[in-house]
Amino acid sequence: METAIKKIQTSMPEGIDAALVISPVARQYLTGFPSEDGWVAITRDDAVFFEDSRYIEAAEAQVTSCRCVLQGKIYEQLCEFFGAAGAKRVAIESGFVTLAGFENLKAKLPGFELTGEFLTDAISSMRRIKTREQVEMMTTAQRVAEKALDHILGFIKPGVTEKQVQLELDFYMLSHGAEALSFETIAVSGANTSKPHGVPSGKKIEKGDFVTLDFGATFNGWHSDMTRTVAVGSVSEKQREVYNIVLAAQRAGLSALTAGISGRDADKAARDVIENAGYGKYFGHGTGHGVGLEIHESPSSSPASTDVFDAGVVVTVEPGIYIPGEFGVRIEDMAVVCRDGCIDLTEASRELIIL
Ligand SMILES: [Mn+2]
Repeated sequence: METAIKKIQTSMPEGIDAALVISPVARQYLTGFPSEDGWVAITRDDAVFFEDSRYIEAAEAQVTSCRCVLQGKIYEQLCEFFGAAGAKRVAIESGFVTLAGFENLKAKLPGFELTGEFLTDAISSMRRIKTREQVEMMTTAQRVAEKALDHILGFIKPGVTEKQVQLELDFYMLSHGAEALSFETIAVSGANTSKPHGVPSGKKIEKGDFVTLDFGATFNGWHSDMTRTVAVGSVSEKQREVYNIVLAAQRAGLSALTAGISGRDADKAARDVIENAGYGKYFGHGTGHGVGLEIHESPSSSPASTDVFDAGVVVTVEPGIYIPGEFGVRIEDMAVVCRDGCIDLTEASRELIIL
């Protein structure tokens, strides 16, 4: 299969002879190797991963998509590498390099014209489409999160604090195969569930509370993301009604996902269910986002989205209803878009669970 580096080489437009990748996430995407620092320099016929002494041994053992070279005087090395290929115009990541960084690069790489064209967009559009291996790694991460969900359902009870639930979820994931957390786990209860991204507090869980859990694990840098809302002891009629509306919206959102759908329509499929039930003003965020090496990446499903989903895109479907001062419900699965429909990568039940 064509590597991501090869794709950059073959899609480089006329007038651009080379590319210099600096952002950690793009570097990991191109090399498969996570590192804090490093440089990937690409010309039409060659590519080098410059790594410093902290990483070079591991990089040489793991990286197969290009040569690894020990980083020395990096700007001299880059000038030599680009110069040897006769490169004149070098693409850098306009979405990552700061103005100060750009000025610095211009000064350190004399003789080359730097351009913000091409590279950020090229990598971003490649990253949207996951390979089978990448989907498998995200699924592995998701299974770890689901095991943690099973575990936490036995842990949640009246008197336990939100913070304790958060720490227990995190400890379980990290001790059962998660390399890291996808993001700071959300574990909120009762009235705190009306804040879509509430922060776990010392509040004790009470009977009649909804508890919203939004969490994920990573595996080889690939993220998972899921949300479940469970009830403790009992639910009111209104809680049950709202839960069922969100569940219907989430199902509608998943059913609509298929290659060719716009991010706007993917959002609308879920949003219509909530609006038609009269709760539209309580659903303030977009229905979903891409997931991959980052927890939030392109494409997105929202009323303002201009994206169109191709097969291989992995997105969340996470509608919610949040009634200030009362409670909120969100249900989130992660799915891979296929030519005909989608595959839900989440296996955990979405039925209302009353603990
Ligand atoms: Mn999410």
